[in-house]
Amino acid sequence: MSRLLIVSNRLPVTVHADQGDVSIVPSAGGLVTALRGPHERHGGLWLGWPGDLARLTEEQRREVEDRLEQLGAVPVHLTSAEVSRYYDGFSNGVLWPLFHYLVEKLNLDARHDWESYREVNERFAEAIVARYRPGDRVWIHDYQLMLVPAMLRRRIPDARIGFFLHIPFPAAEVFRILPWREQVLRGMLGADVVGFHTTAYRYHFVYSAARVLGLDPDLETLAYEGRRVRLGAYPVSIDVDEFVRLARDEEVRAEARRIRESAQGRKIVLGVDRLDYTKGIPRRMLAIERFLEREPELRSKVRFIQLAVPTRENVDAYAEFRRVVNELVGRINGSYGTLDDVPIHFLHRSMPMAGVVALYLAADVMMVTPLRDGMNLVCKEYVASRIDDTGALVLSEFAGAAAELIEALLVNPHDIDAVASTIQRALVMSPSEQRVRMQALRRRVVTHDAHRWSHRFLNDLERASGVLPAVGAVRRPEGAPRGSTIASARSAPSLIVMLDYDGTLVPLEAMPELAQPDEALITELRELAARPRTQVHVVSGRPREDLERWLGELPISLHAEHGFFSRAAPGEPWVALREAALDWKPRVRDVLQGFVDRTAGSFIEEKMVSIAWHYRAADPELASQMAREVPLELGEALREHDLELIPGRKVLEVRLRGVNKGVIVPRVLAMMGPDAVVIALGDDRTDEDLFAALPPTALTIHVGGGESSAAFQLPDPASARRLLRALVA
Ligand code: ADQ
Repeated sequence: MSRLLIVSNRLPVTVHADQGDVSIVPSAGGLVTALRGPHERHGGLWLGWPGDLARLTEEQRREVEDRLEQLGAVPVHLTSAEVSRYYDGFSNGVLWPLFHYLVEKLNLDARHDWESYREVNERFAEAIVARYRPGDRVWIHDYQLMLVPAMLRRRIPDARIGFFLHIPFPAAEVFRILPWREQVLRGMLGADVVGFHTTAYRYHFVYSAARVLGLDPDLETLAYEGRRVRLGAYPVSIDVDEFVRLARDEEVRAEARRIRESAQGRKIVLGVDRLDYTKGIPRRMLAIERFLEREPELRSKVRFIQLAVPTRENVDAYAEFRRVVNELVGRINGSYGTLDDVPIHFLHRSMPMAGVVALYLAADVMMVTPLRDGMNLVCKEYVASRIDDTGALVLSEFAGAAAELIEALLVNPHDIDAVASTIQRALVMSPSEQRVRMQALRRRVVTHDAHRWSHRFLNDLERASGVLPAVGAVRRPEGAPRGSTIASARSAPSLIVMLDYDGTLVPLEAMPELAQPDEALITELRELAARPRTQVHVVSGRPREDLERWLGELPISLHAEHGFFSRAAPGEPWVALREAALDWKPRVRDVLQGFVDRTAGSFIEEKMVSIAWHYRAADPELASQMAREVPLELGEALREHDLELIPGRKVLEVRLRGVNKGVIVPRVLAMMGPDAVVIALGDDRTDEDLFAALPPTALTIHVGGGESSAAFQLPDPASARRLLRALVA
């Protein structure tokens, strides 16, 4: 197996310096827990931030680096200013609240934090490059490093890169609030495999990419810049064996007994969370208050324990949040406490895992009620620890885990009454119901553990082939034709240049009328046509009028409506390919008009021998569904009138069968000698007909991403035009 480079914001260990003493301790958190296994098994490296080492002496620093090296850990150092901008400011002040739908918590003016985020992501990419060996697999993690996949792809184009997001990916309507939405999407799309916890997050990602970048929505793979990006749902999990081991451990069990005894016969309801505003702690407290208010006879029979780990204390929103929680707990304990006891035992501290498992064992009811949570591992830890199949789990519908753990008592954490009732329901759940539910939950958690999670992801990464297959294509790694290829075309005895217009010579526009040629393009075409023994043809799907108006003065041949009409030179008449019946048009127009009515932002373009339905500016989700329905509704008309429905880039076009850009090729070739060199450029499906009709010696060039049978590829119209200028120079 090839080496695995894991990349995450934090290393799996944290370095602490305390008055001359340096210690290296395992870091906490769900991500580290889930990745420790693969790191140890695959014998690779783990790159990440080791914590602030600024206060270490030179000697201590060297010692730390040596010990990290032995652990397979590569430190990426950050200054304290970077930690405050990249980590606290952008990652935790912008991405974290937005991706958890807490728009009101967004840090509003984050321009400088964004800059720092970008710089630190570059630093990570460079650190990977420094350690990368050919054949390595790179697995990048989470929202702090979303730009790294593309930054690494730029530096090592053929690297095998995976990216996994540990937090939710929000609905497109929320995601597109982000001013840097485009950069973030492009950053992630640098990977070969992008993984999410649930199919819902993947769905949101796909429609965000469709809306923001105009990609064709597809839930499994996105075609992006000539590569295939595979998308998957891989629900993260825990090391089940470790929790079972702790749950059997005598000391842990003794501690659990002690916790129960101190509750003096009261049932225990437990919460374990980072003290984060996404975890729903205030609402949980309000639900507890509601429960105490409604169930006076149960007040003395229940103890609530809330363990809250301190977290992100440098982010403003968290300091304020801590105050709110403290006040709430104080208020409820003030109202419902007695001289002997208070209802809520609130512990604001971290605890060794053995202590947490003792709590899991002691708890009759586990409350996991985040407002949003990518997955949530606490609920899986609780289930794994309940080796005797007892206990009840109350789980938020808004945790990723709810998609799997359907036998829990699922609850809407925003509905305080519902949560209060569910606490009551969990407390009185019969032992037989507990067993039925817990057994089912345990089966799921045991079979889908952290090993399976990383195994599935890495398997997909192993198999992912990033490059799009190009039928019969001779693709240069960089895609573009070599300088020598251009040079030999330039010195050919005669040259035929066949050019598509939209998307090839000019960028695609929201409205066809806006794609007018700029003056430079007119000059470029004129100079090209003026070359000795050179013929220039523009072969477009556009109507004659557009080509005549925009390019009519030029001494070049124009072919409109995919070659149905041709005009050899300025002032000469347009000649039709053949007679054509047009009696089908009203019927087709009617059907397509129905789609325009149902799909805001789409429109019909009518030409002489074709009608097209454009949906570039429409909602991508609706449009892609409608695009699937068009052939069904048109089926009969197409058959009866011998028509074809041709898909283009965000357009469906109905035309007479057999009319395509390939029809002009025999005529064009006949005009020049057999030794003429042909260069053809096009960007969409309709240009494939042209490429297919050309002799195999032709220099065919696909402009843009996606599949093509062309021999070469250029990224965009600007580079296509550079090539035309190179032919003249
Ligand atoms: P987190 O937001 O950190 O993780 P979670 O998945 O619940 O949330 O993991 C928390 C971890 O911290 C658990 O392993 C838990 O046992 C531990 N923990 C909690 N309280 C503790 C305490 N007082 N002392 C010690 N340990 C404590 C992010 C996402 C999640 C996603 C994970 C993994 O927000 O949605 O599940 O990454 O992908």
